[in-house]
Amino acid sequence: MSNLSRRKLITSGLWMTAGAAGLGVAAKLAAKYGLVPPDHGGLYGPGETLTYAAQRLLTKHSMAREFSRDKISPRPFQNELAPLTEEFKKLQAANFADWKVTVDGLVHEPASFTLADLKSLPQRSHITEIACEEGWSYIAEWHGAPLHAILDAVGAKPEAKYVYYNSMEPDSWDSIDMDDALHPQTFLCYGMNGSDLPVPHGGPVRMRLPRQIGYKNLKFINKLTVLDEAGLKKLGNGCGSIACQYGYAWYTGI
Ligand SMILES: Nc1nc2c(c(=O)[nH]1)N[C@H]1C(S)=C(S)[C@@H](COP(=O)(O)O)O[C@H]1N2
Ligand SMILES: [Mo]
Repeated sequence: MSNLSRRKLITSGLWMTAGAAGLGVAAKLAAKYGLVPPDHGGLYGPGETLTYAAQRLLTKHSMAREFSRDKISPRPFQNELAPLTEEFKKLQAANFADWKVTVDGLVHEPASFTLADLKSLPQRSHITEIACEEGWSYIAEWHGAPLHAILDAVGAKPEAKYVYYNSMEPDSWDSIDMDDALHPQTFLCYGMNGSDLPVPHGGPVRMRLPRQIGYKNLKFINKLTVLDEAGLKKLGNGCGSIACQYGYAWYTGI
């Protein structure tokens, strides 16, 4: 049986089980296949597990839709910008020359990347949509260093399972699994529509992962940590992001 039809079979099994015997049983089946997201414990846990498991089985390597240049939105919609900290404003005044993204955790060589370092890695671009959970979306061209190139540079260890990312905005952090971290469209993004990434859109550096919804695309990224399962559980309340502490899903595949 081909890989894909095997995946489809497991997935339809998951959904049928969910219908017949309740979500909890389906979640157990998902656990058997190693498809449990970190926020599975809460009230919505079994449902989150089902979404994550189904998406991972069916779309593990699929690409987010890319658009032609004429589809780029003339007026990209910005999320409301939280007040910037003094530390941020200082870095901004110096054109972000001293902005650093430190990378540590389960890596052979912890490192820190300035904006110039990031720009010296091969630049990649894609024209993709960013969609907010509140219902709006826009299409832009995004430029950046693929996250896999950064993980390569520091030598992520085989036990790596998640990448934690932190924003300079206080209390703003999230994480993704290695499938998303190594996905070719996942960027540490520093440019938009041919220019530097504007601050309201997360400049100088944001996470840009078109396979997940807007709020996973954190702005002002200054730190990455490579983690295993136990490492992730130690963060916050263990569900993998600040967002899921407020009731949003950890995994939001589109
Ligand atoms: N640091 C930080 N990153 C953030 C947010 C935020 O408030 N602070 N909002 C998120 C949400 S909810 C969305 S939908 C997108 C919006 O990106 P945009 O402002 O470029 O449209 O950014 C995400 N990244
Ligand atoms: Mo959003």
